[in-house]
Amino acid sequence: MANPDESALRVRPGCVTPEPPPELIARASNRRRLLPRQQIVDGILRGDRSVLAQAITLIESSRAADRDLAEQIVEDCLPHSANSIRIGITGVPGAGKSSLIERLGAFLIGKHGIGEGGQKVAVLAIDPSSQLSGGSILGDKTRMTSLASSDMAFIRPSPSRGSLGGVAQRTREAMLLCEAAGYHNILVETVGVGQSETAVHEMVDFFLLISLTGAGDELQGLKRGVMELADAVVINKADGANLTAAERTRNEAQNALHYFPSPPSGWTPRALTCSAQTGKGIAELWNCVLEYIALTKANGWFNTARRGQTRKWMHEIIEQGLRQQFESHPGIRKRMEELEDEVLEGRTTSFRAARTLLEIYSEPKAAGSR
Ligand SMILES: Nc1nc2c(ncn2[C@@H]2O[C@H](COP(=O)(O)OP(=O)(O)OP(=O)(O)O)[C@@H](O)[C@H]2O)c(=O)[nH]1
Ligand SMILES: [Mg+2]
Repeated sequence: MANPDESALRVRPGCVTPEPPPELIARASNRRRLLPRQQIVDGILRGDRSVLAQAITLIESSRAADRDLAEQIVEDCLPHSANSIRIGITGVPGAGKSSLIERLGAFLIGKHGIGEGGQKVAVLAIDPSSQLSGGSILGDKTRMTSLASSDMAFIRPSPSRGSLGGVAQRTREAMLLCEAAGYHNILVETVGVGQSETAVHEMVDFFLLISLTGAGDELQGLKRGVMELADAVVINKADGANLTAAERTRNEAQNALHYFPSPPSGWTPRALTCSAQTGKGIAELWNCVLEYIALTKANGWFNTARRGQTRKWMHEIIEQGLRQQFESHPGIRKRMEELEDEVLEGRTTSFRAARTLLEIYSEPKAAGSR
């Protein structure tokens, strides 16, 4: 276990968030700079975005000492992360997620002098493609220019390494730190492909599906499974020549939503239209979120769901940890390939091979040190 006071905070050049303070830059030539745990926590609590950004870098680090320090920081921040609204936003590539987040974010911050005014917004992304591309296509700052330049917003793309489970865990931890830093509106963007919608659904209070109109087969683009998770479906790009088609798709979506079983939240999912381009429908969308929060806080679902999520996270972290230990066990590494071949050649069954490996794993003496 690393001494937190000796643990270091990595300075990452070109970080998307503001420049680190001068004293950090001064030592950047060492690539690592000592910053005590308390100082990091204090920085986060006073809303210092550069300290927050660096603490998230620590969360994303794969070094054991960084992980230890990151966990301590998350623990220290936990009591300060109450009163937030966590919103998950998904949709096919190009649906307008980033544009809508820009609009909604600006609405909340009050940049256009309307809406809730003065609320801080954090945008986090879970990008299932980042493992392949090495970069993030989401949390795109070119679509979020006013947020990117606002003191009231904090934008963080997904970590570009790691499995979806690892990325999701880091995003959850980042979310807690953002909340402690006073970002009470958390928007988590993910692209509606693969399993990332489920991962995001499990970390938010309100789940929003962004969809588009199409030529006749509008609802085919909406994956049933994702739609079933949605608290609201927004038909975006309801502007210009697309207005009538958008309204028709909204009706179809609302009808489709009625066929799903009632969610345990007691909420009736809604279909809305909006335009991230003109801003029309953004205020209505936010009212819908607030209505949902009010209802679920009153009926107890809000807390029940959050507690359920934290319990699930715990189990996921255990599963990931066990898998990691299993795969790095020297005895397993040696036998895994042999047994895989034996299974492929039909010389043993999958069940028998798996049991052999589990036995090797649970017998540390016979298998060597773990
Ligand atoms: N007309 C119109 N165009 C829009 C609207 N919202 C987004 N767009 C355009 O649609 C394109 C995709 O928008 P993005 O916000 O990048 O979409 P996204 O869902 O974040 O895309 P990925 O991050 O790649 O999955 C851009 O060219 C936007 O300008 C809208 O409300 N109306
Ligand atoms: Mg995007």
